[in-house]
Amino acid sequence: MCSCLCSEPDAWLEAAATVLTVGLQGSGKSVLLGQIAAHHARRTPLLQGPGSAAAVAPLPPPDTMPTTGTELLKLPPVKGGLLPRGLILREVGGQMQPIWHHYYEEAAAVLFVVDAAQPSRLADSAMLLFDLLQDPQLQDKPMCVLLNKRDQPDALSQSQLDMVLRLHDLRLSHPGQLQVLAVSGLCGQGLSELMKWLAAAAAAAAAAAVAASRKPKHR
Ligand SMILES: Nc1nc2c(ncn2[C@@H]2O[C@H](COP(=O)(O)OP(=O)(O)O)[C@@H](O)[C@H]2O)c(=O)[nH]1
Ligand SMILES: [Mg+2]
Repeated sequence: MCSCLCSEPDAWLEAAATVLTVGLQGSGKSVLLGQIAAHHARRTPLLQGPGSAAAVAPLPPPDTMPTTGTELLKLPPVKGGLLPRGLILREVGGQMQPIWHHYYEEAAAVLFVVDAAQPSRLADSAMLLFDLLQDPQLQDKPMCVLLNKRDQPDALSQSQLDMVLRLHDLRLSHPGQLQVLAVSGLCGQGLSELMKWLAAAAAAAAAAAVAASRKPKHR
């Protein structure tokens, strides 16, 4: 059964915000997006069969292949869901970093995924995050840093990650723009908070679109 509320199957796409998902290759972007899609679907009353336990346990993570280009994940609006206008998630592979900027303008918000269990690549992540925050096309757009793979025993602690990625300073220099969540795409840790952040970012994008449409146009 189709869970979309629109009569035209893809009519919702026009009003849906796009969230750009970037981070180094192997940081866990595809697995996280798979979990978001599963979480979104499970909140769909239309998709829940009788006796289904509105699911709290994470679904098994999807098998992923390295994302070599860009992938779109479309989450249509669902009745009673957190995303009344639906959401589009765009993943751009870590190896495509030189062209990430092509997707900044369309993005309403950004997810930046960090592998918390790979200390040797944290300096690279720190530089990429700094660059994202400096980019004029992303100015004031909500950004969420996902400290992923926290299930791994050798994952760094939140305070260690804070120090290496300079998260405290970045939050001070970008007040209200930067959120940080400790997550695990594998175990589902932090997923509820992530869904709430996505819902807030999508709502802010919708409000901004309404405000822009009401602005008088200059000739
Ligand atoms: N332990 C652990 N492994 C993960 C997690 N998320 C992803 N992985 C693994 O990391 C590898 C890369 O994941 P993938 O989502 O393809 O990374 P991407 O290149 O950023 O899209 C895969 O082998 C995943 O199973 C996690 O939260 N915990
Ligand atoms: Mg991928």
